[in-house]
Amino acid sequence: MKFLCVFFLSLVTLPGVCEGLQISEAWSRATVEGRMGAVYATIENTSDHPIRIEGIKTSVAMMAQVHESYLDNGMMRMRHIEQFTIPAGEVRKLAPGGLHIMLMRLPKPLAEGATFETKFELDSGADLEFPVVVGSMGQMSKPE
Ligand SMILES: [Cu+2]
Repeated sequence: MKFLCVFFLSLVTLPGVCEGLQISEAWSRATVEGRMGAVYATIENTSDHPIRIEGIKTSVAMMAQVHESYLDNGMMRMRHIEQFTIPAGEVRKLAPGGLHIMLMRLPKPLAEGATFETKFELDSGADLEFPVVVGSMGQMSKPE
């Protein structure tokens, strides 16, 4: 059995809960041709069990993965987090310079002011869909 929870744009400010997962403040930055994009968001596990995000799909990129940025000898690098699990009752903040969802192989650049859908495939078998708002290229937090 496959469940689908869809959060609508109006729920971005009034976050919805799906299978114990609450997504809020989902945003992205405008990109230029040939570059990767990133999704930032606040993800809270309001349930009493860990929740793993097994897959990520978006309408704007052919591939999406959870990455973590880290400093290595003064160089900013990224690693792919293959098992992204949010422990019970914990919050993971995806933000510039830290955790993010990397959008790879974008058929066309992300335009400022646009909104696109992102879907998490959870280990429970449920899918959770939420809108992501695109800000400017230099955006450092969710666009107003
Ligand atoms: Cu990355």
